[in-house]
Amino acid sequence: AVAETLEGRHADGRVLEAAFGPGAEQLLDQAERLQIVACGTSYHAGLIARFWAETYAGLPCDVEVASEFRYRAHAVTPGTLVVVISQSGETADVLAALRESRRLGYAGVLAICNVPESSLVREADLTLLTRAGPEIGVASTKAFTTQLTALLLLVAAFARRRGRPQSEQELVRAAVQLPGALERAVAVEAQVAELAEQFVDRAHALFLGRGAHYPVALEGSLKLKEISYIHAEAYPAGELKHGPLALVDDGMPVVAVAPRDDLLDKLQSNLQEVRARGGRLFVFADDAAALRSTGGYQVLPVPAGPDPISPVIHTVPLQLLAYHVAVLRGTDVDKPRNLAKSVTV
Ligand code: F1P
Repeated sequence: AVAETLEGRHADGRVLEAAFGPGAEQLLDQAERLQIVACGTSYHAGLIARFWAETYAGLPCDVEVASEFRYRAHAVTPGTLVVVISQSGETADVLAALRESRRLGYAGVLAICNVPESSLVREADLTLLTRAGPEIGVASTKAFTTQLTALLLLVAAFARRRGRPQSEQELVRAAVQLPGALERAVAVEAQVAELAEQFVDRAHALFLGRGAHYPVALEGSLKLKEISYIHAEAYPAGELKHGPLALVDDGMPVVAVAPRDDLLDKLQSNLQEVRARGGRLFVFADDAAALRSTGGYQVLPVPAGPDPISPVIHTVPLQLLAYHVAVLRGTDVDKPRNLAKSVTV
């Protein structure tokens, strides 16, 4: 979809409706609220999409792990479209959530999936294929960035439908910049590889982020857990002082995902809390200059581009960090222990 947008064929985002298949117009028009369900990495994509849906389309949005969806009561509101995100389209909890949503009478199911012949694609009403190609490793990486791209364009389509053409244009313009911005993000790899050496002998790590970058922190910590087996947690930066600060000492590396706006207020004081306790602090920031002026921590500049795509771009260095830590620790990055490509039980 981004490629077609780049070619100028569908600058208004109409490519999405073409991609969804029959019945799309009606279901998208009727949607008054989104209920996103997914597991693992795909769930983190959903958390970012919630920010986009509410910010740019004014569309109320809930996000839930698929493994919990069927274990609670639902107050189903009319016009709630279920958006199911899954790389494989075979995750058992995801399929169970889809079927439960039908039983409960939700308005319809839109699938964001990478595998055209999957059970999820067969069972959904509408599908947006991410076309990322096969994931070679078990842990999702490119699936995540393509899911986010699909979700960004989906929100652009909703923004137009909900009378927000400027937001739609902002999202489409940002999406068009994604390929170049991702290439620039990958170029930080050498610096990240150097940084990885400071994690290799650690037992724990902490990731912090705010707003749409909190799910990015969650994804960074999940990747580190999945492929390097280091225990990692992610917290919204403001939650640090409500408990996890007790864990911070000179043995605890702390990664802060800190785009420019976040630096201006609260995050800055949270970072100082970490520093004061001797925690090793690494800040992935898109405005390194602002941080350098205060000093005391290692800054990795991330050229993040316009606001809507900043979470997508900030994900890449964290994926690279997990990768390089795993390589240094000698784990099998493609086939991590205890993890299946699709969890079908
Ligand atoms: C969900 C997921 C992945 C994770 C691993 C296990 O898969 O939790 O995020 O990396 O592969 O499954 P999916 O539903 O997106 O295929």
